[in-house]
Amino acid sequence: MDVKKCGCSLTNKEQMRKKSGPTFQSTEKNVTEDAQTENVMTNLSNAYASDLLPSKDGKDLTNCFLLQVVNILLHYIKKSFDVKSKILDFHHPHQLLEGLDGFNLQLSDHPESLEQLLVDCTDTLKYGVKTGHPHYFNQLSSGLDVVGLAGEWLTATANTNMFTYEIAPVFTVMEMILLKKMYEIIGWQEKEADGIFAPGGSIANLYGILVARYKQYPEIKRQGMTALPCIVLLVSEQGHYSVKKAAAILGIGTDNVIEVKCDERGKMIPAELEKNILQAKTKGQTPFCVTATAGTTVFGAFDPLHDIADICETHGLWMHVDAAWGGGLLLSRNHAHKLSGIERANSVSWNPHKLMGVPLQCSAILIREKGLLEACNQMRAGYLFQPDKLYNVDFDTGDKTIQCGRRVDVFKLWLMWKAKGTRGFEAQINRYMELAKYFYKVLKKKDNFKLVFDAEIAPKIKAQMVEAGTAMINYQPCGDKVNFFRMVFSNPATRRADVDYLIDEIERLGKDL
Ligand code: ABU
Repeated sequence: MDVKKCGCSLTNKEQMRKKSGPTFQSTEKNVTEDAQTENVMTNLSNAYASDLLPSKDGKDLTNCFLLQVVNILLHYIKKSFDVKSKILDFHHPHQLLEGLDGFNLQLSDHPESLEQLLVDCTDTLKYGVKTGHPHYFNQLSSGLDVVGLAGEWLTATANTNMFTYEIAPVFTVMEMILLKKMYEIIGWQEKEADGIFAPGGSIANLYGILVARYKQYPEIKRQGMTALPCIVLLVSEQGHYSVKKAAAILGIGTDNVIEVKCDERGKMIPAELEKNILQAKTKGQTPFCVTATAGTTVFGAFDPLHDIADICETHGLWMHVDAAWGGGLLLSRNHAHKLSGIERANSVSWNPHKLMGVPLQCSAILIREKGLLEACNQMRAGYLFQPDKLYNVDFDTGDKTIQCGRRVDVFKLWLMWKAKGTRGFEAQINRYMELAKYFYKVLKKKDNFKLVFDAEIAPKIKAQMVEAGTAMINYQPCGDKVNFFRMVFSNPATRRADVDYLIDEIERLGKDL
């Protein structure tokens, strides 16, 4: 059934409120073509979730309800890409908690009508942030890829679990194909590599450190930390906070994370790394892992991976590369050199939901040793991982993970790769780099932008920007550079005109401060 036939054309609350009496009128002329659906349509205000499939005769109502949802989403998608629309309609948390113009977030004991659910869907989007908007520069993950979105819809509809081939036959094979592609791009042989999609870069980094420790001390799995010496790990002072979080989770302790000094561009200084390793050994500590960063969160700096790999080899340390942000650059023949040496890493985190623009979430941990992930995490749950199944149980990948249930994050990436090809991703990423260059050039010519290093300016401009809903850009303090804007290019909708707009907007909002 298509949208017109169904007559499911109402797209927002205002239109929905144009209903006459208790019924829900369509704006389409040809709605009478399908009398049965018309009948269903007019009763959404009196229909409930219990009337949808799998209830008997729920098919037409289900069609109608879902097509209405699709209309709401399409309306939102179009607005997201409309540069003239606001990025957000900002409200304070207490306003949302108290309820806004009929949008009540509180839950009741009794079911609400399908019509009310549609209004709630519309309002949820209305008061949210349009992360696909061309002026959204706030996070490392941004943009709204339509094919990726279709992949996410399909994934939600399939609603399966990644732990076994048995219940996710296509998706588990797709995951293997994608992981193989990523190993090849890094420069590893398939037979020496392993991996899994994880719920975000922090968990991927946790995996890297977990496996590093298991490789060195396999007894940890049974005996715990009491069996180990005082182990320490190293990461640059600009590395992601998830490394410390992993140390806390794994019982290593945040005091046992050594922060290595960076140069003025935010890159780890190899001589400092070596010095810290030697100092730790002198103190009786046992370094076991170094996390290098390929694309730091604030400066976007790339640690010198070859130098770090040399030091790791000399001291017998596991080298993990956090390429959550910068991994996408491997797809660009112009920019992949920034990650030169990544092929020497023992493990790599790479988030396609950042530079590659895959809808959240999509993150991989890649390990340069087959079998290690499984040996580290395997518990052999008999009810899931029976060895005597009818198919090759190597495709039951669920025992490699620290989770049991695992969502399908791979399909949207696979579908986007089909849609763009490797070269399409390359073009997209090259464009971000060109925009960054353009942004830099424009700013360099402007004296007034020196002001953003002032302690108060960036938060004040951001506050006004959020209230106006015109653009979003993040800021942070860092060392002696307090509260400067962090410009992120990972939004496929952004053009040079949007960069110009942002600069003008910062100038406009900052003028009277
Ligand atoms: N995983 C770090 C993401 C940070 C950001 O988007 O700003």
